[in-house]
Amino acid sequence: MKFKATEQILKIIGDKSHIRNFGVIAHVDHGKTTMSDSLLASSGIISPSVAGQALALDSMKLEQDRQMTIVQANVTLLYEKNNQEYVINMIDTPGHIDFTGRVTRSLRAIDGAVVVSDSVEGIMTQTETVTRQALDERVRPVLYINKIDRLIKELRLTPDKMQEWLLEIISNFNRLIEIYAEPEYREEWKVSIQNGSVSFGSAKDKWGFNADVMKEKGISFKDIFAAYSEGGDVKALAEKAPLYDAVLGMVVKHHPPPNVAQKYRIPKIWKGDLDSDIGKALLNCDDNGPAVMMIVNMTVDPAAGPVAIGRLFSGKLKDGDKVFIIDTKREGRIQSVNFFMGNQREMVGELAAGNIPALLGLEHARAGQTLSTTAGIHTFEGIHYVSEPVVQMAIEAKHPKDLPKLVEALNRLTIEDPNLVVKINEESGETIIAGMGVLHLEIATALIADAKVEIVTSQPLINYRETIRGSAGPIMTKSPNRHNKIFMRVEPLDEKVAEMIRNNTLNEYQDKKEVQKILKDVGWESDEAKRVMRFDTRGNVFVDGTKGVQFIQESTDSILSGFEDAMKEGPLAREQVRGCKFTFHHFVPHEDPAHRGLSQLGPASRRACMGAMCLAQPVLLEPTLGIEVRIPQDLIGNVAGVISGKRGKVLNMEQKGVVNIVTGEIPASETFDLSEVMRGQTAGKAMWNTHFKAWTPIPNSILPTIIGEIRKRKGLSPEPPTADEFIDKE
Ligand SMILES: Nc1nc2c(ncn2[C@@H]2O[C@H](COP(=O)(O)OP(=O)(O)OP(=O)(O)O)[C@@H](O)[C@H]2O)c(=O)[nH]1
Ligand SMILES: [Mg+2]
Repeated sequence: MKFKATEQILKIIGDKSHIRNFGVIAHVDHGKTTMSDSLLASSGIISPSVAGQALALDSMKLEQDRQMTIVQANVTLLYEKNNQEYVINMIDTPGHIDFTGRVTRSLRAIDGAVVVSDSVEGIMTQTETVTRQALDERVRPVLYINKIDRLIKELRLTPDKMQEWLLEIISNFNRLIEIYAEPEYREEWKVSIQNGSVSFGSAKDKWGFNADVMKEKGISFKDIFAAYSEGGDVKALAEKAPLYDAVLGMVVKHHPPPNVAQKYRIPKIWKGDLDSDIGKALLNCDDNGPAVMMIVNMTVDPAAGPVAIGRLFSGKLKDGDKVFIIDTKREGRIQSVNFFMGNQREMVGELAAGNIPALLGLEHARAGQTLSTTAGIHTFEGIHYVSEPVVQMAIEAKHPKDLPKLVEALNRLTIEDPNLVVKINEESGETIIAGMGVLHLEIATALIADAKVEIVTSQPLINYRETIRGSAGPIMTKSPNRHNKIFMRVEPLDEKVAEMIRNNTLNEYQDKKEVQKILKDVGWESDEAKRVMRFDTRGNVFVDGTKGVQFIQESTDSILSGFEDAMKEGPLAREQVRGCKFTFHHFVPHEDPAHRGLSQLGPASRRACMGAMCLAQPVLLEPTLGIEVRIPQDLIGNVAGVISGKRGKVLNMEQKGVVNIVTGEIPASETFDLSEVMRGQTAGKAMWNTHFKAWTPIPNSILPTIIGEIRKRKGLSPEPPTADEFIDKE
């Protein structure tokens, strides 16, 4: 650890070319935290307030118990190279797919990524997902191949074989860059041994090297083999070639300082006017511009309250500043500006552009929001998550007197984790939490228990979606007063468009011309593309198909409100609807506005959507997970048996050295006891992980049973309604 007074650190970051912001990203368990811990131990800045205490990154008790990272950790390091000092902000991210939202948000704050890959396993699904996301954000990756000790000790590779093995990993990694990088970065950002953008090492044993270290210190692969053979000395190797030097050397050499990165990152993540004063300040990372920051992480400090952590892209922030939360049009006052020293927050009074401040005092700020000292500026692009909440559970306080404590704990959880959804059913008073997977909910309930609230939870339940397989309509419904008629058609929405709506590529606030262009590119008629009335974020569209009828304009809000209601709770089982395109076909309104208000048109429009869906072969979709199992050769058959026994499919089997990898897919509803079954069938030798893959129709053979069960749980009659219950005759 290195000691520096706060003023000295602030002096270094006064020159932006001496700042780097990077993140550590990888597949689960590949060694991110072990590597980051080693960097913290050797290059962390001792924070004046904790000098002398032991530090480690998986600091939550839950993280230590489970040996996995759950929340991202911010750390600031000091690194000296060629007599220059650099202040390096590092974010260690979780690898498990249930926490991937935290990776997505962290990427917004950084300009470079160290992608860690276990040398035995190589490039895995999650390596691909996080690398793709980094490239989407124009975050430049370098590669650190970890656990080289395993190649020698477990796989017993010869030096020649090892080289071949590592080159294969590097070329697989470059293939990801070839596929996912935008054309202008595709070649430049590929990694290579020669230019030192690939390092090798063992985080556990704390050594590492790359081409630059080899040249400087005369180290070669021979030394590595020697260190691990009889009489070898791994400790001496770690002293000669410490891991931090290899990794931070790559960061300083290949990752851009913030002022360089923002020139090309801002046009991608901020769609305001780049020629405006704000636009120029952002592009130039200008300390003298208005302060503009994007919050990527909120934590709640038991003593200090909410802490907003994010990237300051322009201007300066200081204690006492008044700031606008642009997204919600609220104001707040910064109580104190903090900076990470090592992994501790330290008050610094003021910070300038290009850094990652932690702000106290902003009660109403939330992750994903844009903050500025100037009101009304354009916000940053929304964060596109790769996964959806597919599992939910009901939770209640065991003792009614604890209810306020439960509400407080849930409130805190959702501030810290925007991917956790809390819904309170107004009719039954039941509280539901929904998350990315079973583990996500397990962690959430453990955190509530930590807050000393005893809770009772239901079994985890799957979230379903409703959609249609055919087209229907126009059908007609009347308003409750029978004076207005709405005619509606429905047809399946192209999956591509549904996905673009869901990930915000298509949205309400976009320029109409842009919307038309995107829709025309996927084959929509230009007349229709012009007449979109609403993109529903669940993945549905509402199009105005009426011709020359009166009062459409002033009835729009009421009609759309009915559409929204139907999309929230579809006809089959009152689950969310996705993948439907509704066309408002014709409208016969009452002359008198008093007879065509929200209370008349809302229900009519909702019933029209429901009725049309009932006639269009409605079906329930269930979330399907991709599964990847690593297993010794002789147990492949058992794993295949487990997958197919759970309504799943085996898609591929592949051998990577001594491990075999079976990939397949499996409905999420069948995965709750997967750990036990898999352990039972493989004597605990299977290592596996799952990720959200797609929404798939439930097979007809079990559809009525599942619909019946969901409806019963919601207090409805088991039989879904028929179209007649919604549609009116002339
Ligand atoms: N043999 C060997 N094991 C290592 C090495 N680095 C890490 N490990 C082990 O790999 C396991 C996972 O390490 P972590 O650092 O927690 O991995 P992670 O990528 O942070 O994991 P998540 O945050 O949960 O995704 C631990 O048991 C480590 O001790 C290494 O260089 N060699
Ligand atoms: Mg970790």
